[in-house]
Amino acid sequence: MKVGIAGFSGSGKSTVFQWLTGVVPDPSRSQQGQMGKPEVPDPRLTFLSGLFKPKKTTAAKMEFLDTPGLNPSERRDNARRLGIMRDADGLLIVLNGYSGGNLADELRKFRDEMLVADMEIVMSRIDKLRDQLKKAKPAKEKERDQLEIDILTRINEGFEEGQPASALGLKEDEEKAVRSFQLLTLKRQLVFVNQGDDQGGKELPKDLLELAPDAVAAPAKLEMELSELSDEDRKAFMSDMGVTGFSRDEVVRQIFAGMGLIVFFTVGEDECRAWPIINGVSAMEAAGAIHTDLSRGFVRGEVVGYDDFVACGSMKEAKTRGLYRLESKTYIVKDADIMHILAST
Ligand SMILES: Nc1nc2c(ncn2[C@@H]2O[C@H](COP(=O)(O)OP(=O)(O)OP(=O)(O)O)[C@@H](O)[C@H]2O)c(=O)[nH]1
Ligand SMILES: [Mg+2]
Repeated sequence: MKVGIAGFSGSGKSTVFQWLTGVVPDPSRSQQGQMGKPEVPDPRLTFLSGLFKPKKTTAAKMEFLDTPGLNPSERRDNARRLGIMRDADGLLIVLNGYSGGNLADELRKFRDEMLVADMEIVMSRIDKLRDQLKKAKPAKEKERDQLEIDILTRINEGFEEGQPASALGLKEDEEKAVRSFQLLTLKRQLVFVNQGDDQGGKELPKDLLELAPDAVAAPAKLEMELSELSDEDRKAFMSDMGVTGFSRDEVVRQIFAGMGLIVFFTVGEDECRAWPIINGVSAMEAAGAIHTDLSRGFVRGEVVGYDDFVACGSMKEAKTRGLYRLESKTYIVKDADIMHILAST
């Protein structure tokens, strides 16, 4: 899962990027965007690893892409800048919460920019398809082109009313037909408020929460600076500033969940590992996260829920209590399921 960090210039994207990934942004590369891949800290994996004592423990990872910010007044280059994150699977929209501006306004403006950039793509594609329809072509191809025009026209009508493409509730085949355009307004979004040093823990404004009920907030710059201090200095500063803890790990988990992801675990003496999957996929699709062969040759999954396993303390006890189940390929995997996949390869 690749998450594009998006927002207006100076909202603190690069600061948030560094805080989340530990990668120091290189200013000379800021125009093309840069990647960082932090692990998703998971106390459940730590617990499993403590129990199985494997040679290797592998956490789930996320990819973040720091992108150049948009300019609110000089808008000419904004569509190109937004284009850098077209291939991202989701967007983390960073709002400037440290200089006292209206956050709901900032979000509305940013969403408008995404809408305009998508609209350009959709309209030029409609024009192109209309031209093609005028040419001699096999009926089947014309039919397909017409279908694409119909979907794009619906999306565009939504844009004219200020609706993102995600609001249309496209069916799977419709979504597939427009997937290659990588519309920003079709991507999963999560809002992150980059709070000022003295704002950690403060409630977010109501009008912002109406637009983005799941918005996440933290004083990223302060936390990053504190983490760079020696233990002694850090303690002193934290008590001076009334900071009781760091929220970075929790925020990474919130972004992971906000992007619609869950994990399943595989356990054993060799490796304990968290595998990221999209919430709602079947055991067969989940097996593909490990290897496509496991998905193709899927026979069954042996599954125990994490809480059940913890309550039992061992696989043996889970089996005795009948909590270690056999599941077919259509089983919908739950967050933190411990799963062993049997496949014929
Ligand atoms: N006081 C304060 N300054 C911050 C905070 N977050 C970021 N800044 C400062 O704001 C400036 C811009 O931050 P960046 O993280 O570079 O912003 P950006 O969104 O990456 O900006 P562009 O890459 O130009 O779009 C830097 O000088 C930061 O130090 C904050 O929480 N408090
Ligand atoms: Mg930046």
